[in-house]
Amino acid sequence: MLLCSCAQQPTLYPKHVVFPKGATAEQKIDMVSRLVPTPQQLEWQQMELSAFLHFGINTFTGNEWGDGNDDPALFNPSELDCEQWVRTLAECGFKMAIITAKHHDGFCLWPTETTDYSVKSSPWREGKGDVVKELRDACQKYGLKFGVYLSPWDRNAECYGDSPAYNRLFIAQLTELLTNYGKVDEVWFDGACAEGANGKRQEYDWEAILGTIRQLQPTAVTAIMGDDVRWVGNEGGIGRTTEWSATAIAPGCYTDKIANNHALGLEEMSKDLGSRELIARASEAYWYPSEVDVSIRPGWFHRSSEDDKVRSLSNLVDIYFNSVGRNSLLLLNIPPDQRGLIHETDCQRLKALSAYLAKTFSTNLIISNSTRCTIAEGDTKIYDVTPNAVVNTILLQEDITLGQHVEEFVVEGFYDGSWHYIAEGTTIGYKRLLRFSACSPERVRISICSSRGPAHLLNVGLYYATPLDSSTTHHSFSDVDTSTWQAIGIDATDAFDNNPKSVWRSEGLTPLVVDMGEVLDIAGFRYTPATEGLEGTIFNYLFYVSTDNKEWTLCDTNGEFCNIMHNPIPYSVRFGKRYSARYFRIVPTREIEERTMTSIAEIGIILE
Ligand code: FUL
Repeated sequence: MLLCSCAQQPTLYPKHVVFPKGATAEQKIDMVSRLVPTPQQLEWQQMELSAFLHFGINTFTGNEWGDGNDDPALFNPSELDCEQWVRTLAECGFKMAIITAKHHDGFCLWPTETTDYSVKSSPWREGKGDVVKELRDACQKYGLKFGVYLSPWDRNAECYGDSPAYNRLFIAQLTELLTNYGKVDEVWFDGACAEGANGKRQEYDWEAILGTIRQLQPTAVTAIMGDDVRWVGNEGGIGRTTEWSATAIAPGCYTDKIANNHALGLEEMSKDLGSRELIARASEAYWYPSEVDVSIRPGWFHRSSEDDKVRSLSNLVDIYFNSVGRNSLLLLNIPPDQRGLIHETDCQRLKALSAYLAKTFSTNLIISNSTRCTIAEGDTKIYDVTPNAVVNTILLQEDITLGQHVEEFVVEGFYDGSWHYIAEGTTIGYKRLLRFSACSPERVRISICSSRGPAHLLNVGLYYATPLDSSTTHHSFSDVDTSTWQAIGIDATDAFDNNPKSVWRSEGLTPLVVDMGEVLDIAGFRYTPATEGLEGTIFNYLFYVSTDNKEWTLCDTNGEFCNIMHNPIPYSVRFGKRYSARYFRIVPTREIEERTMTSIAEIGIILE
């Protein structure tokens, strides 16, 4: 792309571009470099921090995924106060709140006309309450944007799986949410789904669903199964170091494009979504920026048993650098508790995060009235630094209204009379943050080593981020000492050695029988999956106990580590009663991707 003062403005492609037949790799890259966000996508990206509020029937059952059969009478928050949520979020720099208006269990937080499975049938506010409205009003009061999560998967709706009927129901629910609550800024559709109770798989009518949004809330962005915002591919808070917003992957709701994604070997979890090599093979590209969704707690819903497992400040700061600092928006989940309040610990942690970020990024230590500049590929730009300032963090931003261009850059500092390497990176996009060893350069030099046309930098900043103690939350894998446990018939000590890094793996769906050496009254068990190499992670299981290794009792569980494929954390299963056991047997019945393999990083027992 040629640019000079007399040149015509290059054609920009908002959101989508189709390559002409026979386009060369170079032509395709040129066109991709001119893909830009829509005004809504730009505004969305600039928020940087958005809050998820997982709240619903699961808050009262302790489940991650309810099965749609929980009694609505369970939903009864004692002190629900959406203003407390939103005030906390606003004070801590969040720009939007997204509520789980309906999670997979089908329980609706608003008095919908479409089903009785809602707040209407609960004792809360004598069945006259409306959480969606209370949140909406609070957002209005504190100036936050407002979004709704409406789970396409519904484990309560009888017609789920009967595709046309459920599509009608879903669109009716969406219509209520998009008509009765003023402006809605984001609609979030999760991708999780399964067969309905009738054994049929639901075929969603995405065209009609997205059409409803476009018609009723034309400025709302649509996320995940929508076509404005892309799921980063994990729920651990980790963006890619190379993160292209201009990408070859087509949104999953474009059902006619799924075959293209497959042909290109692309899914949301793919490492490469926008390299030159990939674009050369693609026939079109999208502005489809990444959103990192992660919970401040191990699970998505509040559980008092996890009040001591709220992420540490250091962990939250790492998540910020690995999401906002990697060209993504951070959607942090802060689940209200059974009172209907954001728990004190979560509030305190959010305040600490916001204070840390405010302190770190308050003063740019580069001396310049404006750091905005255009740098050609192979060129550099030098900035003076505040004398004697100690720095360890660089911030770079591209002007994405002109597209995303930078492919490789290097940062150097001038001190002790010469240039020294400081840091390097690949993509920049909306924002890139890099941390490096502290130094005091007199000047800093940015080199654009590789770029798709000139790099239009909007902002360059140097800062000092106080290092934090990075000790991570300690998970206890078992309530009893496992060092004397024996696996029966196989060598599986890796499964209970208290070290989640050593993983017991087996070909096949292999049952594991463990002799604990003494009879215990057990209240549940805890399964810790491998966090690297998810192959073999158990999704469905049966859990048995025995006192003599002859007579076995099947324990009462729901037999499912729901959402473990996206959130591979330790899962605690409580039976709701006690079983006497010297032996236990876990029988995997389905692996997360239906492979015939088993892996267990840790298995332990819960006594309380
Ligand atoms: C997942 C869901 O299954 C979780 O329960 C949660 O809502 C998360 C944000 O998306 O896929």
